[in-house]
Amino acid sequence: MSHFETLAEAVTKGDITAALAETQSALDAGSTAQEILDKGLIAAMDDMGKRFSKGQIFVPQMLRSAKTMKECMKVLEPLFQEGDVISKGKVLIGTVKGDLHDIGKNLVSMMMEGAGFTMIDLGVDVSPEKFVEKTQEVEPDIVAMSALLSTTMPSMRKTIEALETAGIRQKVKVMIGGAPVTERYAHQIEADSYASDAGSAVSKAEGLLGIS
Ligand code: B1M
Repeated sequence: MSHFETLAEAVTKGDITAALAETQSALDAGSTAQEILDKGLIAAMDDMGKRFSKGQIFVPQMLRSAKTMKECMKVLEPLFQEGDVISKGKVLIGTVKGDLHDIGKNLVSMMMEGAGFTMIDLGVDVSPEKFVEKTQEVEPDIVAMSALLSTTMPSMRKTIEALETAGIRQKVKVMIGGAPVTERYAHQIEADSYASDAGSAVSKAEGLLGIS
């Protein structure tokens, strides 16, 4: 088995010790943090999602795998943050109300920080009111929202409406993403941008702020 397969297996089993050891072995063998993320960690979570859909695993197993992935991401995080230190812009990020999924959001935040953005992370289950309050307080360039459930996507629209009601919609760019979110949905709710993954979130954010 390759390092990536062994790592993916450890993540699906929720075996933190084995997953951390394999992450380190893969790094020692010359794999990049991006390869470990894509071929080991994200591959494992995709597999967990498919098995969950089929009723083969349940929430406790998903939680264990999520925790294992988070621990491995802590090892990789510094490697994504070796970029320059001059801030490209301030980004307020959070997972929308009713939604507790934060792995993808954390990944986006981590990659953007590594690319030179100043990130203010509001965590999960962030209400439209909280997004508005924090936008008024920290005056970000971008408000970035993540949703992993189709049932919580409408909270993105509500947040944009709340920014409008507060009279601050024009002062910020709004970017959205997350597995069920699409470019089409972004147009529908009049978000300024959509990104399908953490890498493209960086380039989309740069595009929004006119950074080439
Ligand atoms: Co949940 N869950 N979950 N879950 N979970 C999904 C999302 C699901 C697709 C599984 C399935 O059925 N196949 C399904 C949603 C179906 C739907 O609505 N479309 C689901 C469900 C149903 C649920 C519960 C309702 C289950 C239940 O209780 N019956 C429940 C809801 C809880 C809640 O939020 N209120 C629930 C709970 C959980 C756990 C708590 C157990 C755990 C989350 C732990 C955590 O995050 N701390 C969990 C997990 C782990 C998953 C899966 C298996 C993995 C998600 C993940 O972390 N992926 C997931 C299945 C799947 O996605 N394959 C599933 C890895 C991550 C790197 O990818 O988050 O997609 P992702 O992020 C990507 C992109 O989407 C993008 O970039 C990231 C990196 O490339 N991106 C952005 C994300 N945000 C972005 C923002 C941007 C731009 C890009 O700009 C701002």
